Amino acid sequence: MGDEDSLFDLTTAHLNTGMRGVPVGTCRTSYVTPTEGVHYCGYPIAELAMMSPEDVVFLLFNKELPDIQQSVKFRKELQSRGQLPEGVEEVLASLPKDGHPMDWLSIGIHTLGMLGSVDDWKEDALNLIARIPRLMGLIFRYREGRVENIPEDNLSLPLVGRFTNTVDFKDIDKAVMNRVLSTYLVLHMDHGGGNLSTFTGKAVASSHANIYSSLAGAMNALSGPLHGRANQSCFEFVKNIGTSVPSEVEAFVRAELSARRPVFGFGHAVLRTEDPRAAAQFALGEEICPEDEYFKTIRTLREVAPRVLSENPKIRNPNANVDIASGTLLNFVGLEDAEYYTTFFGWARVAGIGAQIVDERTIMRDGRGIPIYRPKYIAESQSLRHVE
Ligand code: HAX
Repeated sequence: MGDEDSLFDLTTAHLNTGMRGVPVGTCRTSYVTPTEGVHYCGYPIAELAMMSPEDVVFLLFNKELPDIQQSVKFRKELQSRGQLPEGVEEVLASLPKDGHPMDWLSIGIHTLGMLGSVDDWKEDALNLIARIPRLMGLIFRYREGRVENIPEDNLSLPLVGRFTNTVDFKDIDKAVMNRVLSTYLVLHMDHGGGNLSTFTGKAVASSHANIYSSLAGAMNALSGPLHGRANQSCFEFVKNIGTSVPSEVEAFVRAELSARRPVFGFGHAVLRTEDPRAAAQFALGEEICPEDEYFKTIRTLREVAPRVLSENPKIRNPNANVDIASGTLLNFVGLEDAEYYTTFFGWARVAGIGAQIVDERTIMRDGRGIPIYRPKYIAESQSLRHVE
């Protein structure tokens, strides 16, 4: 490259780096800045954090927030799309109960596609968004063997309410669970175009596989421990600390670093301040569970870890990221099994990745869509000679 339109000077040093930072396209739904983190359609996430998932889905698909009438209409539209096709429960009933919930989610999305795709990018994306709360609830019920007396899907409820209604945990405060899940979904819906799951979803869609196959692929990418599964690991990390006494938390953090293990919940590839998504979840936690033992631990961790991590100049952002608090809040509202946490991440991302796929397939290049992805791999001998 190197001409005046160049966005990036590509050299052989960029080979085999996972394409880190190499520009490949444009994104209409979101971007991330070092100071304010992710923005959806121009709005910093801190301004959206307490909005309803339905309104934020509308934003991602329409690039503007709905007014009251649009909001009511869109909720009704989602309700009308929410009914699951026949046959989904039979597939879930056949899955291995010790399979990871992310594998269940991926298969569940494929199943919704096989049984209900209408072969239209936007229709299918919105149908999936409307159906996934029930699918998520059924995944919990079938994986846990709680298949008797599953409540009917109440389509008049908000998206998160349909999940809560389906899992139907006893002795929990459904209103608080709905509040935590609403915030969780909004905070996790989108994160620019270059993260692995989004890239994967768009790459699969570029072959004109339908949106269900594309998003199932995205979920497979998200399931890895270096990507979405970090939020499961983060809560396991918090549980292992076992104290909120500052000196003991500091000793724990130092021991993890000495053992060359990551201090989960801290650091970010782009942000250089605390992630506003962490701040939003801390504010919610202070309201709903200030005395929860794990919440007390992360409150101390948030004070202690940045100071310790700052001692290592290599760590570019020693501050809290989105994963620090989400597991603690989910656990507090009764979602105690951390294995499920990445499925909530996946549920949320279906909206953002879905909207990005619709843009890439139906808007970009004057509606012709992005061509099939075809990056170039250089034969190793050729590459080695080039490096010499
Ligand atoms: N604990 C220990 N080491 C850390 C660290 C942390 N929290 N954050 C960064 N580092 C290390 C990196 O591993 C890297 O070490 P090497 O040079 O030996 O490879 C060095 O500091 C420089 O890293 P960086 O440039 O500051 O950050 P990266 O873009 O490479 O990595 C990560 C960003 C989020 C992956 C990283 O900060 C990390 O591993 N954090 C802990 C795990 C975690 O919380 N993951 C959830 C991420 C949530 C998210 O991003 N959501 O969008």
